[in-house]
Amino acid sequence: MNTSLRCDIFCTVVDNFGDAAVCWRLASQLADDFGWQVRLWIDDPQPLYRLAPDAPRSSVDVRRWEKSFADTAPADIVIETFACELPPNYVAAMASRTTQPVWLNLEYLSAEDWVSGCHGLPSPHPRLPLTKHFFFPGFDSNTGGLLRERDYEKRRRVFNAKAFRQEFLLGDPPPASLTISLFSYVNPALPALLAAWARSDTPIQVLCPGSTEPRQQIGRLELVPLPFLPQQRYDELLWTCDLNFVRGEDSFIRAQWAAKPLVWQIYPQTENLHLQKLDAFIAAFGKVDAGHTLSIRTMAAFWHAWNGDGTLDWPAFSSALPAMRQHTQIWTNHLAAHTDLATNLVQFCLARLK
Ligand code: TRH
Repeated sequence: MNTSLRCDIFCTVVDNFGDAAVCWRLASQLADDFGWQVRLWIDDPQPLYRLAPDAPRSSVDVRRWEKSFADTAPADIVIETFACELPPNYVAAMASRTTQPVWLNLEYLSAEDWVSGCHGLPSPHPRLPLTKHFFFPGFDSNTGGLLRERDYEKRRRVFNAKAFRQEFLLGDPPPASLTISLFSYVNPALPALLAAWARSDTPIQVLCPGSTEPRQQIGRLELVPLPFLPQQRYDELLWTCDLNFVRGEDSFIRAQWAAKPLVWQIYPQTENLHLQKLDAFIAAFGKVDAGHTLSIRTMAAFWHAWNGDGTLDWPAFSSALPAMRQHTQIWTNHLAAHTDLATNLVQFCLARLK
């Protein structure tokens, strides 16, 4: 692999952690797994330092993206993320290079059908001799794929759940109990779910990363606040749990790699557009194996209710968990058979740099 390639990634933090999370994963992977020289230009580094406290000492050169962007020599590969707008002086400098840089716009994740038709499409600049390409993450081999580090399986194999439980004073899980991680947006369905958990036949321990609430026991439910974990340790939390509530984009992907049943709170959009995306994912997820159709229906109803569409039925969902466990493993194997996003992106760029 060509180790001298330079890459600039541009990230604007719109809200929460997702923008910084995706950019950081991609930047680290390009630097660590492919040996690229990566600069990550980010307008607000605060969320990044919570996700990756070691970022300043890493192989990625993290730069603050100031409003007045100082002139700099553009890289060979330029990645704007989520349609953030590049500084005009940087674009002008890209156009004045003797060889056009490869310019990508990394888009949001969606399982909708149109994605595979748009992945890789060129968009010529209206005035300058530059072409931007759309790069879409996705769940099948006609898209850019999903971010997954080369050492993911290795880390997972050596992970010691018992030690993790000891470190966070979680005790040993009683037989037939459930350990659940909870990462969500403000959710009006939460009180009803907590009440259902409190009434459960078996003990339920709910781990809440980033929560400032006290540890408490309500009936059969134990709520345990955890610190907001660095990204790599968040994977460990997902591996420890029997069921993971995730949200947005990146935690949603990580929960799929963890191969454990999950509940997704999708990032809300106007006019309930997000429900279409939710259904597109559920359809793709269900299609991978026809053996669990009934459980997928139960799961779909629960996911809809968690996203404000319907009433949560925890007893039905928990009865479907054993089938969900099998099905999620099949889904994860299916995803892992595809090339990961960073590898696809590197191949896409190398083919255009020739
Ligand atoms: O934070 P999110 O809601 O991010 C977003 C943003 O809203 C963004 O604007 C939107 O575009 C996108 O969703 C779709 O959720 P997400 O994407 O799951 O990112 C959270 C990241 O935080 C993910 O990398 C996991 C990580 N994380 C930790 O590292 N430690 C933790 O303790 C927790 C709870 C999460």
